[in-house]
Amino acid sequence: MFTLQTYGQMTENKIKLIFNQFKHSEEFVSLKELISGHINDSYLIKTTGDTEYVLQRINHHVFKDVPGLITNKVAVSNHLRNKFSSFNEIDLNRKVLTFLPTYNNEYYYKDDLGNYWNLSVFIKDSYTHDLVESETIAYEGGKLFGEFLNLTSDFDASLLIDVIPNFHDMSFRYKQFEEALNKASGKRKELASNCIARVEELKEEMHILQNLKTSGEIKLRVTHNDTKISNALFDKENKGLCVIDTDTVMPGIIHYDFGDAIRTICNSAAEDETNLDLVTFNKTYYESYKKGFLETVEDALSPLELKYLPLGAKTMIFIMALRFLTDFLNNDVYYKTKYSEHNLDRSKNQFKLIESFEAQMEV
Ligand code: GN1
Ligand code: MG
Repeated sequence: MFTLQTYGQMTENKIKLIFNQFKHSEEFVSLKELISGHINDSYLIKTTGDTEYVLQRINHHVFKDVPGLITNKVAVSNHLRNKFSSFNEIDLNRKVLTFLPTYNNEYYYKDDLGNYWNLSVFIKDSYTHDLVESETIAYEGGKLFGEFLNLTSDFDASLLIDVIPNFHDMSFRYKQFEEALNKASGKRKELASNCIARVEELKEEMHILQNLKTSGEIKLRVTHNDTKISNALFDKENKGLCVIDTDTVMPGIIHYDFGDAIRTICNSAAEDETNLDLVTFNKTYYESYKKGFLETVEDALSPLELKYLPLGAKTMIFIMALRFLTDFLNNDVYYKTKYSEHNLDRSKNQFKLIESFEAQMEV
């Protein structure tokens, strides 16, 4: 849990000074913390002008090469911008994130405490959904994330740094889990015993996709790697607009993006809902999402990629269950938490979702 330099200690004045390191022509008026992320700190900045901005402090404990991460993000935005070059400027700026440079002509600012910041334009009249409550959102989300994969399919992946090496690599996550288990307190192990048992039971199945990736049977693409539905922007008619949070764009397999979106779209409750009766897998939304997704990428998918989409969903729900559990066993050093069993509750929630998935889906 990174309590260091969070908004509580960051005065508004300080944030205003940071905001003014970037090239914009607005006067700072106020800020609001956007609290949905687990890693970075984000603030919505209101100005005297018409434009609002998102100022983000990138967590450099998690992201070891922040300048590299920013270069990735800007390069991906530029690539998308070229794809939408036939759009008028207003529409273009609603489809793609716009990052601003500093007066040093860098897309990040490093403050005197060693924190890294970046600034992007807040897309006006855009909305996010933490929970999906209609098939339209699921379908539009599928189209949006599918389109992202489609449009980045010709992006030169050698230009991207691996922001977090082995990010969705199952053996790596198992290794981290086993190390955490070895060091964990008896109390935490006891509290997490059911989850720990499930991790062992699912081990073989949860390595299938990784093995297909390693053998080259499933190819690497440029993937977003954090396709939770709250990372999709919609307009007021619920049409998908723009994919945000491109911090983790890296080479990966399609199942990462398909699955992580399903993990959030098809959960009838929030990721940290503690009443597990409320956590069920919504198969209808699965179908709607898949429809939208395949409409935008299907031509490019191999039979093997298609065959393993359901397992991709199960695997991504599982990997988050595993990562939350590992962080709980490690005494909560990675994700932001609000109370002592928050990570364990998140993990239990994801395991409940897997149970409901298993009851309804064939993999
Ligand atoms: C983290 O911070 P946020 O919400 O963008 C995590 C994702 C998880 C997600 C779970 C760099 O993303 O992998 O899916 O929490 N990002 C990182 O909600 O670890
Ligand atoms: Mg993210």
